[in-house]
Amino acid sequence: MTTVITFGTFDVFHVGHLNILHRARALGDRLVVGVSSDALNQQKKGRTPIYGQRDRLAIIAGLKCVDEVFIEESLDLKADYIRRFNADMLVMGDDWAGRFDSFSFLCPVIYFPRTPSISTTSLIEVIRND
Ligand code: C2G
Repeated sequence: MTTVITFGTFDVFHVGHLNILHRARALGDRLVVGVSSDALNQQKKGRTPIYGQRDRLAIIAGLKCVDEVFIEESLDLKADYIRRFNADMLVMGDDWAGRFDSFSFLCPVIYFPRTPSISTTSLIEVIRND
């Protein structure tokens, strides 16, 4: 059994999010997803997400390609999460390229290219300007 772990905010869920989750799941037999908390977003992006963590978690948990979800409370707890869920691989989009290489002593760290031309930020802008 190969377990893959990935992390993200997944706010205003879109096809770029779905693509990386499918790609991550295809690398193993079990996909565990850490959904970053509202507080962590406030800390890393200076704003709270449009959807609260409970709803974001519920959306990710409802996907066929996802086996387990949890709330990611801190960027610094990656090693703990990898161990807790027995992850064999850590997957992230390449906007994070190199950022989590320090965990490669625990498991391989793989960065997939981001899906072009879509992001939560650009969607929020389009909605705001309509
Ligand atoms: N993503 C993607 N293509 C896009 C947009 C996002 O592949 N067009 C990927 C990102 O690279 C990331 C995942 O989707 O791997 C989730 O993206 P975000 O919701 O923006 O996550 P982020 O806020 O970067 O949180 O510990 C890491 C963080 O919690 C990641």
